[in-house]
Amino acid sequence: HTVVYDPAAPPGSPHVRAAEVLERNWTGTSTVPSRGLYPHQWSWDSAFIAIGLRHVSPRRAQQELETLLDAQWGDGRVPHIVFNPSVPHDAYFPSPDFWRSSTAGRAAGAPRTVQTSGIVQPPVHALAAWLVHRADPGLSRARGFLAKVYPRLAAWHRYLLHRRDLGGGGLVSVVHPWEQGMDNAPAWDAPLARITPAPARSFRRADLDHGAADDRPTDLDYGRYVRLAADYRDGGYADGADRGAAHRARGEDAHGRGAGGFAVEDPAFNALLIASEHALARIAHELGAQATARHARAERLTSALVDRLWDPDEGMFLCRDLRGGGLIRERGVSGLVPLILPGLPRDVVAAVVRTLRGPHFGVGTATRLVPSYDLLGEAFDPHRYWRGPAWFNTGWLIERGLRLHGRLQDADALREAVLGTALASDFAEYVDPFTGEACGATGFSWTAALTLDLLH
Ligand code: 9YW
Repeated sequence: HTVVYDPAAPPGSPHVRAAEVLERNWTGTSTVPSRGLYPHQWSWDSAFIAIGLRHVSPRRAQQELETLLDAQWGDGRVPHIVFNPSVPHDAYFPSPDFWRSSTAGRAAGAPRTVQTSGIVQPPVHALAAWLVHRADPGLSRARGFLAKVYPRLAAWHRYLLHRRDLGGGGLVSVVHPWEQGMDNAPAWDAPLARITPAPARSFRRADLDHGAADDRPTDLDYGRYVRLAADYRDGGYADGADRGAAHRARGEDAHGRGAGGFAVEDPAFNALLIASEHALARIAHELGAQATARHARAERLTSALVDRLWDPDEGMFLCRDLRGGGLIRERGVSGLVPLILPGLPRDVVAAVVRTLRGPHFGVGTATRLVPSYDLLGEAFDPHRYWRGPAWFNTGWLIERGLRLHGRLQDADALREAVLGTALASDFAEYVDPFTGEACGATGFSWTAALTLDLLH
């Protein structure tokens, strides 16, 4: 529904507190995820931020997405970070001098004037664009918002579907854990173990200036992240077949280090693409174009997701490791996120809901929010980043999924828990899934934004 800033909201109300976080984190053209820890623009953060910002300022929500899409590469990829040139280079690692997008990414069409990373993040953007439009269709039409973003979003999906189907089964692969957004999830441990870490002295972790080391990924993880990203950069950010060609042109072995040591099909990344493909169909329809082909593609992708990643014995989706072969037997929240898909078979929906409430995630019994990882898993740690803590974007997605599939009691309970914990934790980046204790940064943008969305 159409919501604009509500001048009648009392000071200190949840709405006002959440809006204030987004106000503080606004740079003039986009919103930083967090003032200290993440001082640039992050791709999937901006999509979640826009979804909440639309309730405060539909104009700023549109601009948030436009700024991100202005940094899109010629090959269609939307970079995971767009760097703010006025922030000192040592404030965040890896910095622009690491990615070297405007030189190393030239063949892939990286922009010349903006500095970006060369990897991607989950494609939540078309979904966000559609929701932002719906918040104020009049303003959206007056600014030509959808007409402006539609071709870019279509090119973004084309990049993923054509350049990143590395398994040949129709799904998209991520080539770095940072691409999937859940950086140190235990599902990455096995595929990452094959990667030779970059030496610890070759980089400096700016993140440790802001976060407790015990809450963050380890140095060994970081060494591997750096190696994977540097190899991708040194191959000119080429994907698939182009990747081998780029290495051969430089006289390197196409099957060596640079040929892509990490390729994983992830359920949440693909589910978000599918949800966004449905949204793109709605956007096309709104612009007077054909929508049926896009809806049909989203349905085909949903079938591919079930065929390739659904595990009926676990009652959840798993990641597929394309280099090591086979499904990765770790239970993470990513395997529950496909609940947002309208076309999910009913037995799959029922099983996912059972798993959510069962001993591995404990929602409604052991936990109030959805933990990022299996409570009974070997790697479980209630405070370490994506290895146990509850995050608000995944909580929001699962709340939406429960509601979509008519599980209203579960959806209402999760909504209450997300709102209560977000407010009590001062909009924390992530929280202990049992106690709700704040971890990481506070005043975190997507936590505030998704709180606003749930309040409406
Ligand atoms: C990092 C910005 C990003 C999120 C990711 C999250 C974290 C960056 O922060 O990654 O330096 O570790 O894992 O999902 O987009 O909020």
